[in-house]
Amino acid sequence: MTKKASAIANSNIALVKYWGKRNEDLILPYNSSISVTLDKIYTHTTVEFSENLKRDILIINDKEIDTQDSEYEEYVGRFLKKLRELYPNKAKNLNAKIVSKNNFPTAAGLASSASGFAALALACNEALELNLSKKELSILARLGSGSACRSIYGGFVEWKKGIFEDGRDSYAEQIATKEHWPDFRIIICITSSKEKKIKSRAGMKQTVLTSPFYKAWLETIEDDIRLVKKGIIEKDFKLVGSVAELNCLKMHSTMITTKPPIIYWNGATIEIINLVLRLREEGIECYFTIDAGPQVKILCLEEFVKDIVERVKEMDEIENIIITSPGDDAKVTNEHLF
Ligand code: 2P0
Repeated sequence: MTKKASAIANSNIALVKYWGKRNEDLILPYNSSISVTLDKIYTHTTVEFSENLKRDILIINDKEIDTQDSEYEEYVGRFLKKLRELYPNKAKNLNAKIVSKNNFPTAAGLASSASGFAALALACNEALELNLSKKELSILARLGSGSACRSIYGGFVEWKKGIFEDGRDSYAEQIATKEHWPDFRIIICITSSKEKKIKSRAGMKQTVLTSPFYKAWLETIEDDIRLVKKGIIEKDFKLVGSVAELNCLKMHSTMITTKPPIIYWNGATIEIINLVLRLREEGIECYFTIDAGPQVKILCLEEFVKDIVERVKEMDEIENIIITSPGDDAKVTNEHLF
């Protein structure tokens, strides 16, 4: 039996998005991406490997997941298989018990795979005493879910797409710590807590296969990466916000033009987009970004949070508002969940 180990990892939101894989098995992306790690929104995971367990056990938010389920196979089951292939001497003949909790309501419609797999990778590293570097941890998290490789780091993070077929150069690196830009804010506007119909994994695959705009998406991505990185380093909010907003619209253009179309927005999503455009005209500097769902994340600096939140609250269809800042690296904790 291994020691019991626990880790906490924050979620992240992309400023330059990841959408499309060049290798589905190794989760290698067509393009690099940049994200900001979010404080307050995290997954806490405890893991223990043992020869005494008859099978792997996974409990998420107090609910045991059926390991015969296709979703389990596609995500955690696949991750454990990769882990055992990579580290046969440590993990091969041991089954795992994994208990995981998201501190944000599961129904909030926020992605949990990024924080989830970053926490799981770090907890496995600790339990199995793999002694992985941050770079290796990022690669391990990536094998669970692409966006998870960015949640190993706090602050502002780039996932470099890499060029090698085996994925050894596809991992995240920190661009700047959270202390570099402490007044950067992300206001998460929850417009619907219903589960989305098309998961990112299936959606991006279909986009790569069918959207006539996918080629165009890739053509401008390196410019977006360069500009957002420059904006972060120079703390040029206008540059970061404007490029992130356009990048989001470009990604959604590839989604909308997928066959069959993938439209993640609802009416309230569009209402908030229009509100952000109006606020800018009024001199309140803010920008929007939207992931594979209907929630809108408003990017701004601390000085405008109050004004923006007041205006968002006036809207009828908002279920919840969460104000977040750049968060910390994933970390090991002695607080175990079992
Ligand atoms: C991102 N998203 O960069 C983009 C923007 C959604 C839209 O990363 O198949 O859950 O597990 O690698 O990481 C969501 O994709 O997909 C995502 P997999 P993942 O944040």
